[in-house]
Amino acid sequence: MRSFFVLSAGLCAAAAAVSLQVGDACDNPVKRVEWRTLGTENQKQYIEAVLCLKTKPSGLGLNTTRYDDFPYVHTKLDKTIHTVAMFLPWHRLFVQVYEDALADCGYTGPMAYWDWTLDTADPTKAPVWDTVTGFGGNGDPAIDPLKDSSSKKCVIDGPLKGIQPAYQMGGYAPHCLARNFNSGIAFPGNMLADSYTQKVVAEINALDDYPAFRYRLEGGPHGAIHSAVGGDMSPATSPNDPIFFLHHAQVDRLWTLWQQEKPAVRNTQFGGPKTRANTTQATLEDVMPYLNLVPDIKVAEVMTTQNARFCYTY
Ligand SMILES: *[C@@H]1O[C@H](CO)[C@@H](O)[C@H](O)[C@H]1NC(C)=O
Ligand SMILES: *[C@@H]1O[C@H](CO)[C@@H](O)[C@H](O)[C@H]1NC(C)=O
Ligand SMILES: [Cu+2]
Repeated sequence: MRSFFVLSAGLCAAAAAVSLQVGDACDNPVKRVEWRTLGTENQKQYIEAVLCLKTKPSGLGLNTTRYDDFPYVHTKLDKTIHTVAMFLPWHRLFVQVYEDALADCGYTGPMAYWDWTLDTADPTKAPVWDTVTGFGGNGDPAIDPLKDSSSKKCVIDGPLKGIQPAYQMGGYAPHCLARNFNSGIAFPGNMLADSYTQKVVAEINALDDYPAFRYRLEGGPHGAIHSAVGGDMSPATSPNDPIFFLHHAQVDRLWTLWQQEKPAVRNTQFGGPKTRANTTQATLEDVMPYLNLVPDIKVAEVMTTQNARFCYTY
């Protein structure tokens, strides 16, 4: 296996993050790009910026790094932001904050997404797993999960080799980044590819109301990718694996494309369970918590990707 380019701290020179001022219009939205069409220079710079996050102090006053702020917040809010209406808007802003953090670490290209529908023939061969231009592949192939379920399959190649995410579900617990490609019954099997084909995505896209769309997208393709990649991508600490953000950019892309088919209706269409108890309906006035990662914000303010807060398209 080839090793990745050597990184130096100098690459982390803070680049001025271009952030919109409230009130600015979004005249020239940045087009987000599928990972495989990002180009090798941007791919390299993106991953350098990811590693740079591991050298930056926490923005939350924690004793861990900027990299770890994301799994920290996501885990603390797990039951508030998943299997509820705000799943899509909450993750839309979460990905944007990460994109801003990458920009602070010198990344100048567009945010990238992973369109997994392009890889269902063999998800293990998706370009995102490339050991030179991607995020490295499956965890240690020497560990057989059927025989040795106690050992973690640490990522042992590519640029993320050796990285130590700081948090697990129980709290502070530095550990190797693990992946465990699987189909639930085999390793790697087909990595649940049947759950995220173009056909499945088309069926979800054909749903005409937000609650049904969110429910199927979250429980179907979204959940399948988390499960199939396994390792750190399975528990609520999943932002430990940088692939999380390309996956969630794709989820956001599918929502955005769905909205853009009927913007007059869908840019304000929202609803479904406000909490897991499902006793109250969510509304656009609901305030989404971010635990100081970014100020809390109303759902209404993140319903489009071209406004005072966001300026991108797909
Ligand atoms: C960081 O804080 C945690 C508690 O959140 C503590 O357990 C850990 O020892 C601290 N680590 C360092 C390197 O100080
Ligand atoms: C929430 O409850 C309503 C009515 O009680 C039900 O129709 C709906 O399917 C529930 N939604 C979810 C996501 O469980
Ligand atoms: Cu999440």
